[in-house]
Amino acid sequence: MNKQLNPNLVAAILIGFTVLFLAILPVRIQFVPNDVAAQETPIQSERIAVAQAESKVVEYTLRTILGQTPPMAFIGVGGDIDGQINPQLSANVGDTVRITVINGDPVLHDLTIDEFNVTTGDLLLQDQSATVEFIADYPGDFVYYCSTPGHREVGMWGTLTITGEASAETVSASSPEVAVIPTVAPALADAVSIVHDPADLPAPIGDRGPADVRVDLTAVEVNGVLADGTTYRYFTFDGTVPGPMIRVRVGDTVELHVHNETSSQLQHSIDLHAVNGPGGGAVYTQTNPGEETAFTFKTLAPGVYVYHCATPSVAHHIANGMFGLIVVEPPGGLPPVDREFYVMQSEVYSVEPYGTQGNLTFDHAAMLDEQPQYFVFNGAANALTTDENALRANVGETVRIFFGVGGPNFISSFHVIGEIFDRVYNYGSLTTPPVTDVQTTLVPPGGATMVEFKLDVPGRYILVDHALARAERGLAGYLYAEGEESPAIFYSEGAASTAGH
Ligand SMILES: [Cu+2]
Repeated sequence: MNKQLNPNLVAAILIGFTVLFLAILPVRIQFVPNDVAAQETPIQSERIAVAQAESKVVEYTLRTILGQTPPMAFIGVGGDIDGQINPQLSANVGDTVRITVINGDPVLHDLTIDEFNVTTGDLLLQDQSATVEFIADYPGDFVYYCSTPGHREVGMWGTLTITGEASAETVSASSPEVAVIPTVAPALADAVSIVHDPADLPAPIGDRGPADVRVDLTAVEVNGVLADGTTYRYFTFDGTVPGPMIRVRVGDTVELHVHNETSSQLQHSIDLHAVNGPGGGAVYTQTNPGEETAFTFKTLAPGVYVYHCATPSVAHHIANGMFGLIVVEPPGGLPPVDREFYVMQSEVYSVEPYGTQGNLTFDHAAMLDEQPQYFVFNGAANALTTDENALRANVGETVRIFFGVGGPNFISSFHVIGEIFDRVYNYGSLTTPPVTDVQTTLVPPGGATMVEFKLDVPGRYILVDHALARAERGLAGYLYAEGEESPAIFYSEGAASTAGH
């Protein structure tokens, strides 16, 4: 059934439209003088205007901040986010997002958002700033973070939420799969040896009373030689891996200073396992590039202890070489021996496979997965097998090795091929009687031992982790013993071969 339109209602509607049209006419002519455009309906025009109003520039300013909770973060500057740690940022689809990052400290940072393929690039100097700008062309929650290894993991990240609908174009155009061909940078010509000579350690303390001792260590980031034709960016104490051996007596008062080279890109610090106090000193020694910190501690217990950098990512700083030993001798000192050596084991996590020539890059994901490419004594592949750095002693001498594991992740099954440890000071304890006549001893990351043995027969002995696959990833050292043969102990009529070991 058809309804009859009320003539009065039709007239009212027509009048209403006419009034409306007349009311908006001057405005439309003013903005759109083109006749064709002027014929657009008011409804279409309104939709376009709304769309333009929604698409705007959204600006945020963030500053990096250290030493709060979390220990590394971004803090909002100005606007609604002022003072907020890792503030929630938001925008609408179609907006232009502009984020300015100010470096609040002289430490390497950046701001990266993977999905939009944006990064500020390296910010190294205090107050240095950079801005990223991109179109928020599809919705979702996206993480902004600092890509310096470990910084995101300790809290340097937040969320950018983009709301709205993605256009069909954006959806189909997003995330193209591009095959990335890895390239290796050439080995660096300025790379130096970072290998700590295993015979370079302080003299025994001997029989002295407690004293005040000052120790200065300098954090140095350096391009080092990892293997022949292969270089790597190391973090070190005093330029070597391990750092210097510190040797004191129980009851000593140690004033420890940490310097950080001006050329460093990162903070560094120290945690000594010989310390009784929070962080082993790390709470007082987070040291910016170009600065110095210090604290004082009293040695309460004898032992062989590890020290290491404790700046996030701690595991990264350890993997890159920041560890060493501090030996706290008991009253009266250690029993005398003929030779002492200082050896530490660690892992290197490179993007490139073991044996790659060139300048290798640290792989944070591989470190988290505990998949190193290299295992090393004293910092470099096969470092202690070279004539320059091999251990040397004479037949008939007693040898002591202070052996520690920096790690950061792997336990060592420390063994000297061809020798039996006469004494193992298990866990580095110097107050427990040593275990005697031991083939292989376990040393955990952040742990140490002291082993002693007498050389009875001349020849080449090989230091290994008896998880022997690691020998094929650079983990071996030689101990040469010179002197008279002892046929009563070791004898053959056949010719000696170096094959097998
Ligand atoms: Cu460090």
